[in-house]
Amino acid sequence: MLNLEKSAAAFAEAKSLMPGGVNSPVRSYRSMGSTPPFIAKAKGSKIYDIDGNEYIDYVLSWGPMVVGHAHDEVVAAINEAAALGTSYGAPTLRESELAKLVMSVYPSIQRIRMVNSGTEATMSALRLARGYTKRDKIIKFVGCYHGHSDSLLVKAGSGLATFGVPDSPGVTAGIANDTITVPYNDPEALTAVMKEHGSEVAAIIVEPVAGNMGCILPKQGYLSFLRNITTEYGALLIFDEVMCGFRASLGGAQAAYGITPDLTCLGKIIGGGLPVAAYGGKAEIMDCVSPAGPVYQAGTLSGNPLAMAAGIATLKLLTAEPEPGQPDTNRILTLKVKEILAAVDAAAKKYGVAVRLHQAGSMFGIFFSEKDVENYEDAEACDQEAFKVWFHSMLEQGIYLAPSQFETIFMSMAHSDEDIAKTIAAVDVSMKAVADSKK
Ligand code: HOZ
Repeated sequence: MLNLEKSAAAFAEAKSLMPGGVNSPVRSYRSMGSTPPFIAKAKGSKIYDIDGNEYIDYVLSWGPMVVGHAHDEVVAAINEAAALGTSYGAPTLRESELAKLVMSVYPSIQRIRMVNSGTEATMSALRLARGYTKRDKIIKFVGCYHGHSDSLLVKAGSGLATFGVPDSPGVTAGIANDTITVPYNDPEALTAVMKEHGSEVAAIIVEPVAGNMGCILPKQGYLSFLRNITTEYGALLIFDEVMCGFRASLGGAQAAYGITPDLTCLGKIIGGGLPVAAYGGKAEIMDCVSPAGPVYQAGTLSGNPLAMAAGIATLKLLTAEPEPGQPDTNRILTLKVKEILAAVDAAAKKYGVAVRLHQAGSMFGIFFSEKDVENYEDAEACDQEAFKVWFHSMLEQGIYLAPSQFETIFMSMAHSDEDIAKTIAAVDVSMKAVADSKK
């Protein structure tokens, strides 16, 4: 039995200091009914708690740590930058270097603005879309999560889905009225909404591979349908690739599915574990952002030198040319995920458990369901009790997964063959535990 005595004491104290004991809700393990391990350190594919337990980490700080924790080159880049001053609030060469690195993989981004979090990126992209189109309404999809700005906390995924409160108190009716929600992967529903409101819609924002209602893939043709319908009505198409950027493929979902959005939001990986996000897209639209244009957005720590250094080092590792005849980093990550999912599939068949398995490059998800899972309603209908048994059994065996069915599992370059083998062995034990829990 996992000993979490010190973590439990630390959590009890944290609850008297922070709401629910945490600085971000899903971390609290509340929906799993248990105590979160308090983390002391992490290196490579492993994360260690203050009780001395070691885990193979598939949360990876909710996505950013794609080259593994505390990678020597990333740490060296941060240290080098720190020694030169931690913040200037002034332009630096590193900002342009990271911008060029991102644009080399995302040709749809002709201009980019660095911010500090995915929330800031999506919030700013929407303000820009409204400023550019001079329209007020936005459309988002039920179960897609785009951070916690007011307009986007309507029928949202991630922690809101985990805790069963997809609409947050504190969002005014006026703001909520400008946000129209439509089921994901449902072209008919969106067509009907556009017929009624299309001329008032500034933008459709979407996670092109959804990661915050679990990992859910767009149905064939769905993203090109979004591209066409936004063009038809003069609305912008915003891809929120904070999660699937550099994961669905190196060039994100837009490269994987061959769609050019008007604006893209990135985060997580581009900061290499430090707080960086960005929004960017067509020059004509981005040049409406202040000071080039009238749409205001600013930030003291935007383009912070340490954060830029971590992002540059991470992207250099991720986008490095492979040795001749060798697969690129995304292919390697993809194959590791395939190995794990094949084992999950085999174990599910062996023990008679119904699962639905999804993968987009280095992000993946497991739903306990007899039915295909294509949208939030499907995700909600999955067997969440089975997920709980699965989650706790995996944790007991040293496999650290997100404590919610409504999150995504991530792979890193640091996960070794030995890690994968250990994970596969744990999968068999945990799938049996799920089957036994049904007897
Ligand atoms: N909303 C994040 C995952 N989708 C969770 C962030 C965190 O708790 O650190």
